[in-house]
Amino acid sequence: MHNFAVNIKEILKKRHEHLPKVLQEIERWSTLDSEISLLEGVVQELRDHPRTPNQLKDGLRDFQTNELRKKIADALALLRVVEARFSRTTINIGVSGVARVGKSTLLQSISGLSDEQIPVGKGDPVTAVRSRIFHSKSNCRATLLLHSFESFRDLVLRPYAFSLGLNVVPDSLGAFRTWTYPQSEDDLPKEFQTHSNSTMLVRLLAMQKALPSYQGDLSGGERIVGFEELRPFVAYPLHEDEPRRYLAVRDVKIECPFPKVQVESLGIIDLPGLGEIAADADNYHLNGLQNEVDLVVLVKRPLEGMAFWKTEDGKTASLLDKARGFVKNRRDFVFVLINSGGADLELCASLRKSIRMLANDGEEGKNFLVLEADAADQVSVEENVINPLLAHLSMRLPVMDQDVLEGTKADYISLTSMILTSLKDIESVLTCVSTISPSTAEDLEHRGEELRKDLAASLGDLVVKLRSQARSSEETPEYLSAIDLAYEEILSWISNGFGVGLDAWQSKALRSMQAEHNSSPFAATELNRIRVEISNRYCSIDNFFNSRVNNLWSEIAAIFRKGIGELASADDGKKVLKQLRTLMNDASEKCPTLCAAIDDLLALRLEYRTHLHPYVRRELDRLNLQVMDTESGEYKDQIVVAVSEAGAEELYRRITALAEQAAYYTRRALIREAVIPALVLHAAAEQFDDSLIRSGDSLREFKRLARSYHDDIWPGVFNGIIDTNARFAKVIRAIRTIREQLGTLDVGEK
Ligand SMILES: Nc1nc2c(ncn2[C@@H]2O[C@H](COP(=O)(O)OP(=O)(O)OP(=O)(O)O)[C@@H](O)[C@H]2O)c(=O)[nH]1
Ligand SMILES: [Mg+2]
Repeated sequence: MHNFAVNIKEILKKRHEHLPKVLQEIERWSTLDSEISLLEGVVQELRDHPRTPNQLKDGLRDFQTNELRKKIADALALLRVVEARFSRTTINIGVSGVARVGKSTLLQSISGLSDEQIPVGKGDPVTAVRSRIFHSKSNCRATLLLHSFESFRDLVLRPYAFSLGLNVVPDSLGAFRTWTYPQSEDDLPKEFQTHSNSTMLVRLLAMQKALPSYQGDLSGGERIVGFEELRPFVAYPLHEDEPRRYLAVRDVKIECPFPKVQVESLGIIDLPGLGEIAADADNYHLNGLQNEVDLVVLVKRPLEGMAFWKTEDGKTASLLDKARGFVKNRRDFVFVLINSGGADLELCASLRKSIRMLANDGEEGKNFLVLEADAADQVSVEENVINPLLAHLSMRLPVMDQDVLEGTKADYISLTSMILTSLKDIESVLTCVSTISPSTAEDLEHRGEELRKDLAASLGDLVVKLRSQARSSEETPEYLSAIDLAYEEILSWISNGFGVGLDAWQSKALRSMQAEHNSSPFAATELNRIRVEISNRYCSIDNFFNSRVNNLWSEIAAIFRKGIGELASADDGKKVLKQLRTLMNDASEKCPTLCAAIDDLLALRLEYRTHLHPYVRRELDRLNLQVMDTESGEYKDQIVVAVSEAGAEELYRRITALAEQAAYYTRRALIREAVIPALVLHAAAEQFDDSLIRSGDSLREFKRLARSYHDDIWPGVFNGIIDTNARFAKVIRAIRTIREQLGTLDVGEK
């Protein structure tokens, strides 16, 4: 006997080796998707621009990427299926077949589970929900995947309504509860009055009636339940009026220790009867199966009336083709199992014959390999089902995996050629526009140089103006009034009792002094607070500073606007500079030096805290409680008062005086340093002028700018010449990136 347990592990290991490539492919197609959307954007920009020649506009008119992107999304979905298939840690076998053939009985025999977890039964169909069963050493539990009302409506109610010719579905639980459905076949639209629809209507009405029994379960998400509570969630009720909690369940995963080591890496999936009369039952049960099963066993039971290959079996087999996906041979993927347990020998023989004749075209094993076992007997199942299946898988699974890889690849090879065709279409439109002549090139060069000279002259004037402002140590009235405003506010804050009110302040002081038997702790804390407050209040002059910086940006922006015309058209200086920066970065030939100069300029800050606080800090030191005695050189408290009401009043007076003094001296220091803002602005402008005009690459980059944006800077001058234009170049660049990305596709290649 083979060692199948080891074998399965090896198959899985081999399969996992494909995974990195698949992941890489997923990444690549996601990137391609965003690159194609980028291409669409830049093509649109070029097409919509007023100065793009009409010939080009016309050529690009029909370009759109919706279809490509939809196909990429499909390819990604396929790759995700492959990813799921190759990441699984188990080999999964689905067990399918019409109702009552012993599917669940077979699963019981394989897993060692009992009726409690995998219900089987006589009479009516039993299994209502797809169960996935996995070996687990440590867990014994079932995880339900529950419907939300929305998924219940979309996956259950809507297909019923659709099959019955009813166009509207309830949009909430409450609406479903009181929804008026037709009560009999006769109430259905004429062309929907069929017998099977009548059965379906009965089911739908039963679902509505039973709603109170499962509405509480329509919560969406997962729920773990113990085995003892599982049955009502997975099995149909025995009697019509019993609860129907299974309706809220999409899927259940059962974990438990399997009795035999050899099947530990097997997952088994109980598929409820396919081909039943339930709306869209087939799709519902097969949904998501493609990445979930490696092989399906189609069970047949040779009972009277079922002992031949029926049309339904053929239909089921066709449905399973959907789950087979790219696996080439049906024979690799679907096995027929004759469940001979408790069956009549004659009927067995007749079923065998019927399968050979009808399912296998008269030739044993042509389309399906046929197994035979007693599903209720563990030994028979092991010998006649598990062992042959594992032997088959160990040989054929690697082949099936290869089929899947190749199928997926074929899909996106055709997609690749579709994309390339689209790219060629655009390129052929682009090549029809005229190219640049040598004399035009010269003219452009010259214009680039002149542009730089013009900017240099205007920037030079600005620097000179700022320098003279910095030298003239003259305070601007705006600066003075900004300081005075802050000063007035500080004084009124002081005279209003330091933000808390005179009385409150004094009584707080008294309480603190009484508690500490000392005036110093309170005085020290208050002085610290006042110092911070005064400093913070002077920060309000930052508003004035901001406007100075904004002014500088506007002046420089205006200089640019004079030279570059419509290229940057924002309405405020800072925005113009930012726009320019982006344009330089997006240019067909990039201009990093010019970009960096603008970045530096935009990073300019003029702030009280950074630029002025260091100079006025000394004046605020007056607000320390401890001061040095100039004679003795020792530190002492500059205010000490009696611990009493009168002391508190005195403390208030003394601190007020100190605070007013500090505010006054700070104001004086700020006026003294009034020239600092002008110095900072002058330095910034000079630095900008230097790096924009006099850095090594400056001239080269101005020429680049001229080539990239000639039709915006000098509209009408270079009519029809577009191949150096930035928008044009962006399209070319986007195409190039996509081509590079396409060139490296190679999944599945050895
Ligand atoms: N003796 C014997 N009885 C079996 C065997 N297989 C199934 N049965 C019986 O047949 C009935 C149906 O079996 P289930 O396992 O519930 O069938 P199923 O295919 O899961 O049915 P649904 O879940 O309704 O689709 C039960 O009463 C089983 O006990 C078998 O191999 N031997
Ligand atoms: Mg069952």
